[in-house]
Amino acid sequence: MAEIVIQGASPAVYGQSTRPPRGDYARGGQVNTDYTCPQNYAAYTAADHDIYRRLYERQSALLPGLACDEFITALPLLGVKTQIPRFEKINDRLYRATGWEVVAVPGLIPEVPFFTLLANRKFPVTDWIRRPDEFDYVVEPDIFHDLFGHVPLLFNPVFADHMQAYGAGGLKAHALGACEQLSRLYWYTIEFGLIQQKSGLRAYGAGILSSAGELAYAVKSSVPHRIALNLLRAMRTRYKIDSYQKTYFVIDSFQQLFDMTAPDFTPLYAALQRLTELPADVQAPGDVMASAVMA
Ligand code: HBI
Ligand code: FE
Repeated sequence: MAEIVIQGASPAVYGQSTRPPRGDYARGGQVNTDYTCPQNYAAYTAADHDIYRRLYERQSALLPGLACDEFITALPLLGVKTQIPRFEKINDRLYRATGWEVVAVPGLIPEVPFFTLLANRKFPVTDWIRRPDEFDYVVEPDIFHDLFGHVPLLFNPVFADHMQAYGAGGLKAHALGACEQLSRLYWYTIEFGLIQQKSGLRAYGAGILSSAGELAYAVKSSVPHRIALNLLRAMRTRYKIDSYQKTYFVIDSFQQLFDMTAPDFTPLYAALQRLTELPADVQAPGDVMASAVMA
């Protein structure tokens, strides 16, 4: 994934699309060098709170039978459902649980500041919310995607450790020029990952869990491929940022994800130099297809 370059209003490159970043990165000098900024709670309008309430209400009703157990258990720890939560209230609980805290950022930030925050157990949460006309889809992660999609699993100790390790790995990847490959792994796990649980196939990726349409599609549809997670396979596979995924990768547990990604990736990056990239919608030799979706 190309480095995100944010200089004032110049276009940001995020994934394959370039467009100006949504956030206000100047904020009258309130954005720190690590891209964090205060959550300006007073700036939220009644309409902003109402959009959050409606998104939370709709999405939480869709979760049973589709979201993983750990997510459903932790979701109430976000606190208030009828208005945008105060980050410091979430942090009171989150820091005690796993040493993580959420920090406000104006939107997408460059990869090194992003990885640095994760490596320090700080999850960057965009502090603005989508407009009413973007209710079903917002092109850039907003506060609902980040809070509802990403934060509940940070209460899970194993997943929380994986997220910190991912941040540390991201800084190493940046030094090796391998951010593109590593961002595919992020995409196919932390954003769009599936997990095989006793009760059946479930979603753990934030991009799925925060999407009204993709949640049932990812877990139940017969259209996409579902492949047991293999690091090289995931890091070879291009992805689409503005449509449902054609391929999902499946893990057996968060411990498996943590164990698989713990070793140093340098040999993997070397191996990837000799492997072709794969389109998002193909099956490849060696793919272990995930077991059939249980009814
Ligand atoms: N910035 N705020 C924010 N949130 C993200 O999820 C994010 C980012 N910058 C870069 C990025 N994600 C991806 O390039 C990751 O693969 C690193
Ligand atoms: Fe995300």
